[in-house]
Amino acid sequence: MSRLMLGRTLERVCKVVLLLCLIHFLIMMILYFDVYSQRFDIFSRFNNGRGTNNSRGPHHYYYNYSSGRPNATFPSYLPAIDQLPPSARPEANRTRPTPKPVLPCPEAPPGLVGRLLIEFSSQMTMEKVQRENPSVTDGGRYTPPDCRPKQKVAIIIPFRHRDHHLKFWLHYLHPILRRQKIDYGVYIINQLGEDTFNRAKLLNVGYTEALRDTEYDCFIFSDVDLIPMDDRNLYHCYDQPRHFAIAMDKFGFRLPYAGYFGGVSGLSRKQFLKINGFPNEYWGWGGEDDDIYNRITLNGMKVSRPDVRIGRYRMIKHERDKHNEPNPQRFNKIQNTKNTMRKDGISSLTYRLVSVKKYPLYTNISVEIGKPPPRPNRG
Ligand code: UD2
Ligand code: MN
Repeated sequence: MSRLMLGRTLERVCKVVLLLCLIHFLIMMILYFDVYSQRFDIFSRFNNGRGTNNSRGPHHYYYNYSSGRPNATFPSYLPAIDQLPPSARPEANRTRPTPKPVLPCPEAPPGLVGRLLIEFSSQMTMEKVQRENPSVTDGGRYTPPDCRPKQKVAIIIPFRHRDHHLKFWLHYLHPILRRQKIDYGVYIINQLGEDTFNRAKLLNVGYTEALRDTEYDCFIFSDVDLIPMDDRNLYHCYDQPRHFAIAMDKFGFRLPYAGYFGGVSGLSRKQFLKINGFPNEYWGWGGEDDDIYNRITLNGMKVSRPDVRIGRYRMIKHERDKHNEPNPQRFNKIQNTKNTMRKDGISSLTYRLVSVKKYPLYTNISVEIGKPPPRPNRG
């Protein structure tokens, strides 16, 4: 009898031990996948306690441009900040005053990891990306807590109907920029309506609107579908206009031609003004990047580039978007940059700002930029 009881007790003990092992295993798996998804960003997770208060006093005045109802073009999976539970809100909302660091940030940030594994097959949600980046503050702003960066960098992304790409861009870029010790803000310039897309004009709008937010020194213009494969490709400005995306997977990791300036590029405020910004008159796909390259060389500057082993990028595969068909006028137009650049540029920019909305990981600026002028009738 007592042997039977002993047997049962042992059996129960075994079951409990087995159950504990199972729970332990499950917890290990959850932690493993959590760390795996951020394996290049483990250190920044420990820096969470220091919010930087980026309160941008005067920015409220241009919220008034919003036309009554909150903008219907915003994806519904993005809750307004005040609708988020406190745990999901950016840290700026729970800041304590932190002393400003005095030491300048190092030229080669020590936390960089070099080559990165970039893939687009995993399930990505905005909530997940927000959880990964608690130290990014309202509107997609970040300032390193432990050193003083030389430049303030605005990252400008031309945008329409690419929400899926945006999630990946935010997922990869925020941790990279943090490791690079960049003081930055992310601006999505969303073209409203379905008229022909105009990438370069949106970039001009981004430059103007970012400056209304903060005194930026440097502007990095990036396609929403381009992810750097090496974090040593530092997102700040250089002595000469910078071309970052020099070796893309879609071009076999080579520069397609010597004067290529598409994808991701960066200009200081001074460099941008020297070329009168970007052209506003390239409607549809292509040519605007070559026009910008011409502006740079015609104004006595040279494009600077990273090492080809570092300037590698992956582009999320996509079809050509509707209303961004190749622009047939582009070949003629790029022959004429010399004559057009002084009148067409940041000096002639007009647009209608419809709304500015600060989300946890970026600022969305929705604009109406008009449509191409009617083609002259040949008949
Ligand atoms: C190439 C260049 C790009 C630009 C373009 C010609 C690369 C990697 N990039 O891009 O810099 O010179 O050719 O105009 O070679 N977009 C939207 N919604 C749209 C259309 C465009 O958000 O409906 C934005 C988005 O950020 C996109 C960018 O504009 O990444 C460029 O458009 P694309 O990706 O269709 O063109 P692609 O890849 O040929
Ligand atoms: Mn693309």
